[in-house]
Amino acid sequence: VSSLRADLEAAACIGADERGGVSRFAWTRELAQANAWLMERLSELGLTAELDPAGNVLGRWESGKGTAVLLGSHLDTVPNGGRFDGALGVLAALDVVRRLRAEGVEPRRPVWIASFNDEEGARFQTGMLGSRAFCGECDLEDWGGRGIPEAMAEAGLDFARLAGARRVDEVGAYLELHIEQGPVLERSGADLGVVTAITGMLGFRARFVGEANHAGTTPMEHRRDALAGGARTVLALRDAARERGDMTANVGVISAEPGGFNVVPGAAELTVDVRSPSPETYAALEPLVRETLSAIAAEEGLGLELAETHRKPPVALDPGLQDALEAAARDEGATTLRMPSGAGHDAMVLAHHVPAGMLFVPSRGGVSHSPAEFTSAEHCELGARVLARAVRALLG
Ligand code: HGY
Ligand code: MN
Ligand code: MN
Repeated sequence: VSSLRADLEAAACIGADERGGVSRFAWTRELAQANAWLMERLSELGLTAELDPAGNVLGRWESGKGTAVLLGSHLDTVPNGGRFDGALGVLAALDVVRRLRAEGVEPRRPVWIASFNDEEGARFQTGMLGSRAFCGECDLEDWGGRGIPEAMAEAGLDFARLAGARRVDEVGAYLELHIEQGPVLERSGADLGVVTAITGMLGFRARFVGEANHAGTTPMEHRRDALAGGARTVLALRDAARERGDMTANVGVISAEPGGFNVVPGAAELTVDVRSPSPETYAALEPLVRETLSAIAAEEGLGLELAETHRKPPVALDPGLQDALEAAARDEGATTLRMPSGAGHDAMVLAHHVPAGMLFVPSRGGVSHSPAEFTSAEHCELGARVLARAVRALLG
């Protein structure tokens, strides 16, 4: 059993849930346990391990001079997530350092490992809080009002000190290995994906307000059913996305109040996640969501509150790093496919500050954000070896 395989199995046990998946959310005991486990592995490898003010785990191999080559991903998950999303990139980074150590390499510049906090944003529908803080993108006003300061305090962190997590200025290049999370790579037959660009993501929380009333006595034409607004939203956004073709739309959380089988829903809350890799379509997403939901609210006689939860524009990854990853794969005897990413990643934050590159391994059946997520050990190890080659090239 290789170290990477063993690490993947060990990490999957932390936060393993009753439904066969992994649930590790930002500022919880489960993620703290995973972070502590990671910090031990980093220390074993002789790296300086620390938890930064944003809850990122940072491992630093301070060697040589100049800016660091940073390898990273995340250990937090979606609810009932898989064992590879995020974890693979962090554990592959460990594997790369382990290889360099075994080879007796003395890097000419620092090599850092980051496990970014709250990439998924599962608790507060934020996403990439850790990498954004690392890059100095702390929109404190935006993050302050939704329970994040309280959650941080419970984990022994101080919201007011988030800005202290900024270290991107000491970084010269960022590389992230990740599972594809879609079907494209597996279907193509190529071993690895070299990511060209990452899709833009936009999120909202919507609340329709109608009138709670008796389910049996209120005539159908007199109801102001808030959940009907929610249901119409699901289908209207799905149809708009299908029609437009270069976007996706998802309502992943929905609830009705007060929640009784014989009560007309007086309020309904839902999340909206819309994405597009095309800058033009991305720019059209906000008006599309606002107009669609306003029209539904007007037609159903409902009030509407719409709050933006996250905004991450599409981004192209560094052409030089794409070439470097492709060359590393070739030298390792692996075939590659250049492809965009339909999932969001910490790399999309880093890419606005430093050259960033991403390498994908195939996801069996294209399944992710599910306990069924699977990538073979052979593919994981191949990805780590190619990542190691790319790092060696960056170290000169
Ligand atoms: O939602 C996403 O695309 C990512 O997995 N954070
Ligand atoms: Mn994910
Ligand atoms: Mn991920």
